[in-house]
Amino acid sequence: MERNEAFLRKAENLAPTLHTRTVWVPGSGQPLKKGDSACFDLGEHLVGYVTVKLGFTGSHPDAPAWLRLTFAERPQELSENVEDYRGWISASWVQQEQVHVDVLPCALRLPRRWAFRYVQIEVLDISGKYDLMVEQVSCQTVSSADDAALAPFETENPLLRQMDKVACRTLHDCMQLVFEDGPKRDRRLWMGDLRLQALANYRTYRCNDLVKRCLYLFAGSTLPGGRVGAGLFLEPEPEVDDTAMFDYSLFFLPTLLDYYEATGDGETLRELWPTAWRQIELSRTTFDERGIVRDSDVLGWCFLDWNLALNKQAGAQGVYLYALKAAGKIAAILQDEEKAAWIAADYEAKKQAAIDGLYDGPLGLFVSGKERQLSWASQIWMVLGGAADAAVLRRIAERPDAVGMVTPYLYHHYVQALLDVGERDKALQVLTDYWGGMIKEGADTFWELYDPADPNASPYGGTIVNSYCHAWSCAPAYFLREYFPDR
Ligand code: RAM
Repeated sequence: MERNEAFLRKAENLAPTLHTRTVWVPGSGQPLKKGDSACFDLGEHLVGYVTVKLGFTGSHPDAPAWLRLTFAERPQELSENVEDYRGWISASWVQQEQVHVDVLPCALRLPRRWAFRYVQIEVLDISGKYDLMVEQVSCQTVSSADDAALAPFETENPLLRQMDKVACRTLHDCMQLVFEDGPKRDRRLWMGDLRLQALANYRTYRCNDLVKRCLYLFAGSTLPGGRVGAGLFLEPEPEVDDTAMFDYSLFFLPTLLDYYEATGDGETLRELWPTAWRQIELSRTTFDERGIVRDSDVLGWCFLDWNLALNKQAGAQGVYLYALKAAGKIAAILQDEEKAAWIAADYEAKKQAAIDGLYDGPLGLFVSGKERQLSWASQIWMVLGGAADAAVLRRIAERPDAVGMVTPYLYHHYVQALLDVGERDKALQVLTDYWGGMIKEGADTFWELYDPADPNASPYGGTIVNSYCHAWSCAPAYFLREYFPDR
């Protein structure tokens, strides 16, 4: 790993203040015996530290109360059983804690930060001589988003108002010491998530120094060769995750450009340009002699979406073009003429290579990989990269055999692609159908994954580890404010 101490110091100096608020609900008044449980609804999605006031009825407690507390973002999580989970990411993400309470009455403050709306308290065992009383459940919330700073969004349309509200809450709860992906899981900075969060942040909480901090963190702790990692841990020391993704490294470029466009902070743009440019240099080995991204076996991990069936070749080519467009704009702003000329030539070459090598004329669609796979992701990223127009988005919609989208992350890019080709009405319809679909399912915050055709989908092998407040899904707060302020 490589460290740039000056960049990390800058990031440290930009650490935000966390705003707090206390939310509480009274106890149920029900005495709890062995095997009993009580569930509390805090009324809204919260991120913070929980205190449970406990008392008893009956004799003086002569044995500890042994409790299990389960925290859930959606009520469904309470009926899922952690012992049944057999997936590939750790079950330690499941929000559960067991405690022994020796002294009653007490205020039990749990040390871990939780993301939840519902709390279930189960009595695993207790003496027969007394019953447990839950007197109050409270949460001291934390977020670096300042509610008082939230820019208003006015609309007469109740669904759009609700979508914006839920999106802002999603973003708010993910804004901690960095832009976290999700406060339940993974609770860390990821480049792909940061890019979308930053876009929504500029139009809502405007905590622009938090974006700057995240950019300096990524530039301050890189993988060998100066590659920007896909994700970054904050504690005990900022350190890049050893996971690299083709698309996430390249997203440093548009994220930096968006930051500059939102703030006019030329000093940061200039200082971080070498890090950004390095991502373009490092991606060169990915292309074959025709100028096409090599297939998945060589490409390595390129994210695009959590659909595990997706071939990434064509999508990655689109991502490269997209990042190169951002590089071109930065080079022009910084009057870096030599690089600007190289970028313009490479952009045309890689775009032509995409059309020659990945576009299937008779189908009128881009195909990906040895199997010539048809997918939504390929068309979307070719549009965003500037190699395709509205036609591919219309044609792919007529192909039920195409590999589909499963995350709000890819849907965000679909909406952007529709807007880029002037399909405003369709973009709004996708926003309201897809994010409105989560609202209909009772979402207080938007989810990491949502496949309307399969609400129980999880790439991790079980919904119990899915995150239901995931900032890459805060798209409505960005799109509604940026493109539909009049609706
Ligand atoms: C998920 C994370 C994050 C995403 C990565 C690729 O596990 O929660 O949102 O960026 O995958």
